[in-house]
Amino acid sequence: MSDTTYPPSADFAANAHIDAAKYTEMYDASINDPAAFWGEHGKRIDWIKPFTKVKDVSFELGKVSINWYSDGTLNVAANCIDRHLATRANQTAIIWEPDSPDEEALHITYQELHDNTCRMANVLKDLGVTRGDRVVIYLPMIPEAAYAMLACARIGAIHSIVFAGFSPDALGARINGSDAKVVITADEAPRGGRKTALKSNTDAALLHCDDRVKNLVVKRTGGQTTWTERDYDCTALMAAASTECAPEEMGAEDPLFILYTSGSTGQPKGVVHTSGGYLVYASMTQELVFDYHEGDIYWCTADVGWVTGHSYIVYGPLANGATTVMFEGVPTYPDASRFWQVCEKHKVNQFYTAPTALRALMGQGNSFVEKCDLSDLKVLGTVGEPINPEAWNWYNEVVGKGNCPIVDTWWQTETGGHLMTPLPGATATKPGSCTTPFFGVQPVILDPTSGVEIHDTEAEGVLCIKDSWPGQMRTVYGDHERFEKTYFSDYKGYYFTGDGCRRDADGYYWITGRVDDVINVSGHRMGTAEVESALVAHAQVAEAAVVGYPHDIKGQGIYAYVTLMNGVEPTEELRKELEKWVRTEIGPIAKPDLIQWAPGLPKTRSGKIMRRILRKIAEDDFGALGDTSTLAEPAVVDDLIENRMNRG
Ligand code: 6R9
Repeated sequence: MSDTTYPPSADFAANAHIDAAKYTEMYDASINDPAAFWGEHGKRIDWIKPFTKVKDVSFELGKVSINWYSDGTLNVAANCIDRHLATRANQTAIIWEPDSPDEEALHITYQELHDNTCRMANVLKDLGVTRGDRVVIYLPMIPEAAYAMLACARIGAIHSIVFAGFSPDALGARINGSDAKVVITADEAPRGGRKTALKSNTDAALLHCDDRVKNLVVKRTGGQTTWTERDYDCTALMAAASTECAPEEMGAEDPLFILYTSGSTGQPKGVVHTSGGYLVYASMTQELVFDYHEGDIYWCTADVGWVTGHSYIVYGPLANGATTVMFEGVPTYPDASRFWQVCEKHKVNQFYTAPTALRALMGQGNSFVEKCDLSDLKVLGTVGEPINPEAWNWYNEVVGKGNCPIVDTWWQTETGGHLMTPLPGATATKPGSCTTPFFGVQPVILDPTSGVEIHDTEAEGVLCIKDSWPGQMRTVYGDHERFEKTYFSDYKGYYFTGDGCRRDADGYYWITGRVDDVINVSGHRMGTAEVESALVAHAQVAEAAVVGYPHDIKGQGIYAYVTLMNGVEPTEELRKELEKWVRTEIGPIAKPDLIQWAPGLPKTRSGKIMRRILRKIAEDDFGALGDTSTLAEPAVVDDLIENRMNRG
């Protein structure tokens, strides 16, 4: 951890939306009178019927209820498109950069975005989708992904995006979990020069779904696919559809989307975000955190399968009338200069990516960056996991040439938008710290055992948030009780983030990582329980325990301890088979990096697996295992240490 401080330059601060004095003034106002503050900022979007109530929130266990602008009505797609047409019909809304640099980029204007979204909306309507219905989107990073999201928003349907890297099983579970009427997919997804057969994955998923679920297929590559009775050709239907579709008048608290995310136990949760508060929050943070100005070209490298893609590729920037880049490819294809070539080609001003990508690119050497003209860059952002100071410094010096403020944005699927982050013209940054809260956000650090709030400036403990903000998730889809239990029951009266955190003498926040059984692999959240249940579903596996361990590029790697069924021989072949098994059960991102054969797992006498010990062994730090006296069979630990996979 570094304590070097990087204040914004006077030049930058002078032209920024928010400078240090304004930050303090606005932050104080947002805390002293949240209703007045958010009432004012709620006006940044267009309402069909203006709200009169601003905030109606209870964090009380058993009665958790979160409402913002609840009597207002609006349409999210009209806010992201129609309201800009009078002034920016011919401005580029989306720059689409394909996987291969040899294929031409597209510049989609706000008018074209309107027409294509309406076409898609009309196609969905023709398939019988109406207000409140669920639509699963399983698409690569192509413009149709944005059209599909906005088309759902336009007709009041609720989208649930499944990351295109997820397996048929995961897709099927989400189609069934949300009782979706339609799935939107593509024939194939080109990525890094290879193609994923999305359509056949979808066919496999749909084998386990109701026959009435319809499948709308975008022709991305034109590659060969089988065609069944439930399939509809999205490309052809859109071409024939009308470019007009009136936006539905939706309530502020009508759901906009469901997005599944990993928790510490069992099945992923369907995080529900609603319309009004979410859009106010996503658009305000996009503008202020990246200091977006009229005419800027803004690029967030995330995938729309994650929340970052929802809030900071589509909804936030488009609500602001921005030009947003959408990239189909990967940072290392055709080579490690791709990100920087795209920045040069499209004259990107704000660039937002994940620490794992920076670490991977940093390892390839500076020449890939230095050969590109990055002089248009003004602000650099990171998200997804703590950024190590080495990567931060490289980003600052080699990419930003010391001229671009770095915004390390801490937030979650559940929070809808940034909760703690520097504002580039206001906040002096420290490498590795997400610095200070955004407007309206009250972070608190609690003692993990007593649950008591620590008021000293310097503090370390679990991170909770004291009051609501408009972008907060409203419930877990179909299971409000689980919502309350997960986020409001451990620490009464607070929203519990699941993260550990330290506050330094300057009041700056440093996220120390998850305090639950969630690991963060390349910025993607993974419940260790999900990987374990995939492993034990294999016929030859008796038991499995999964933990994270430090990984140079991914942040955390997946370390699995596997106990085989009696009589099964541990072989290299079986190890490969288990890796493949997890890939097909969940997806490539869940593949264990290391699998250790464990004749037994360390358990307490009551049968609880001692994960603390497994984590230590995985970290190659078994000198300090702590108290092992409560173990049922202390000898298993010696075997695990002797055969550990991560040495040094
Ligand atoms: C947006 C997103 C959320 C978890 C979160 C935390 C970690 C995200 C971070 C960060 C340190 C940052 N996280 N941003 N940790 N610094 N700037 O990533 O959402 O996929 O739900 O993950 O990611 O642990 O709790 P999500």
